Amino acid sequence: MGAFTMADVGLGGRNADCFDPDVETLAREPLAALQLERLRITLRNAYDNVPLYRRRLADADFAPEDLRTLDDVRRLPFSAKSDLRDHYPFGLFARPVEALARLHASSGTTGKPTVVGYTKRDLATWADLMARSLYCGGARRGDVIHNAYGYGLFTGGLGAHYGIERLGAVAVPMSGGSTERQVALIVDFGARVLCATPSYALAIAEVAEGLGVDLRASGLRIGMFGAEPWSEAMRREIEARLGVQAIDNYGLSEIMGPGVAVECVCQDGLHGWEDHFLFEVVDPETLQPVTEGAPGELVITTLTKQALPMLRYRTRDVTRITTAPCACGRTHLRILRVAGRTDDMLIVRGVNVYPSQVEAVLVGRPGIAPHYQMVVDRRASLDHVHVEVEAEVGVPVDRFATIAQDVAHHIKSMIGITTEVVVKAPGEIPRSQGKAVRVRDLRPQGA
Ligand code: DLL
Repeated sequence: MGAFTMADVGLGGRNADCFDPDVETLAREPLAALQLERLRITLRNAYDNVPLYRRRLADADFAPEDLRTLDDVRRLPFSAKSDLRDHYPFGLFARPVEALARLHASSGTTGKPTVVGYTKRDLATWADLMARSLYCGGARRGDVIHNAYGYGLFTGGLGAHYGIERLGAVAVPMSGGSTERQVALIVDFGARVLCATPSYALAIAEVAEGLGVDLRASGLRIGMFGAEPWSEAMRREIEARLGVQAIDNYGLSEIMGPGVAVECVCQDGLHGWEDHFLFEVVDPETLQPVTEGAPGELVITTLTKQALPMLRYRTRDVTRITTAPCACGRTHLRILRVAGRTDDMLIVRGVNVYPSQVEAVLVGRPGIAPHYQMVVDRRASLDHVHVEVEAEVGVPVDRFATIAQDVAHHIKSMIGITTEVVVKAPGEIPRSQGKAVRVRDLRPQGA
């Protein structure tokens, strides 16, 4: 699975097979002109209606009419999740709450939730972009789409839902949980597309196998997976076990929700929808732009949002960008797989490491199942990482120690960090129903 031919991706350019071909294949020059025009409107909206932005722009000595070229975006102040928290609940909204059509919120691990709001037009844009994203990943009108993203305050469930309807496909609003039932309905309703977090997709595969149901023999062909970091190794594992082409799907509540960037069937980077968002990559230390292709923190400015315009929002997500043409014919830039968040990066004796790098070593290794958790604690002022993995069903307990050694050796040789690996019995690592918890941090707070 995952292979494609040129026949699948069309001839490119005007012949590209897109939901919105005129926009998705727009040449880069008119696309930039459209961005500049929309950035002007956004800046005006933020300046006129959000006191925090007006203050920050004044501090930066920048008035909306000073915007001449797209590069001027670099003179705008950054914004961050803490701004939303500090102005909880509605302080960054550019519209009064009674002018909105919906609120979403994310709980986060500490403190106040971040609240995001949408006007009717914002919701229509979101549905359009999500429909475009689903189409980009291979979904089509008439497909039954099983939506296992959580419904509720999380943007995943409803975000995907309205995109499915906008596409003209058939939504199965399943949400997360009741995994056995999910398996039965995927089969009975003939779902062609599954929307879920990658970790939950794996949990569905596992439960199906336990029930003796071969989902590879079902109608399922496409997985639209996102909302958390995952590795290429995990992609291959899920593709093999579900019999789907697994498409990466990136988004975040502060910017919109799912539908910000998505892979096409080439699976070679995620097209970021530049008619609605301006993407930059900056060095997280200096905050200066990096050269195209170099890794850094993704920064996004919204270009069309009414209720919650975000200027240079620091996502904390680490990635790279390329504007090189894609074989699919879409012209919108590609962000490469998001390896992780700067917040989740561990520094183990001077080596920076993301859980997804450890995942890449674990998945597919003989004797272990693709479920894991990393536990970080501090001893004698040094960080220690335990990697808890799970034995494959049928592996005798007396082999656990040898397997642990083998895994630790591979983590050391491939990532360069020393870890203590603990092999647990099958089923002992908690399964996710949404975003998986990959790191348990036992270090003293504030250390
Ligand atoms: O997770 C929105 C979403 C729902 C995206 C469904 C895709 C599918 P938040 O809960 O605000 O929103 O979390 C956003 O999740 O900043 C990334 O750190 C991470 N993330 C989202 N998609 C991906 C991905 C939704 N494809 C945060 N790869 C983001 C890696 C991802 N990380």
